[in-house]
Amino acid sequence: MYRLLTRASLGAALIAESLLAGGTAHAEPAPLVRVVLESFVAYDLEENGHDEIYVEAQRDGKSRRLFPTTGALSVARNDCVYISGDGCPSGTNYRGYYSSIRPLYEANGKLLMVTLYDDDLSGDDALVNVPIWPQPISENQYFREDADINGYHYAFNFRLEPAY
Ligand SMILES: [Ca+2]
Ligand SMILES: [Ca+2]
Repeated sequence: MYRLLTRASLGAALIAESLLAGGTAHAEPAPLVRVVLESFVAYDLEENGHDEIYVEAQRDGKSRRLFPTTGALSVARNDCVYISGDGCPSGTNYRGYYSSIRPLYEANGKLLMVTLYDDDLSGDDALVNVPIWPQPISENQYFREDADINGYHYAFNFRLEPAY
């Protein structure tokens, strides 16, 4: 359902270069990861008119907010909400200059669920669930989910950054 992309060869080359130059690059993988939301696109909505979106990460039954910092963001069909990373696909309605919370987690291999929700009065809908099992990393890992199911269609992009 999702693709995991790494830039292993580039990362290894950069680390080797930094060590030769006496830089501060870490040779060991990071014990922590930071969850960084990049963007999402509402190609087709769950409801008519607008969905009210928020994104959370959950581990061990504890939820932590990524976006927005409070409440939910109302989106229309074809809106692309951009926070960081690659830009929006052509043909989408760019909505930028948003920020997100970037929580830290132990890279201990335990399940971490990153979920895009639609806020509803009668129980929120989990539109896109991306389960990940973070391991220690030395370079960014990218997660690209395209969920075209149950009458709605969202693209959802985030990354893990190594943190020390
Ligand atoms: Ca709904
Ligand atoms: Ca709703």
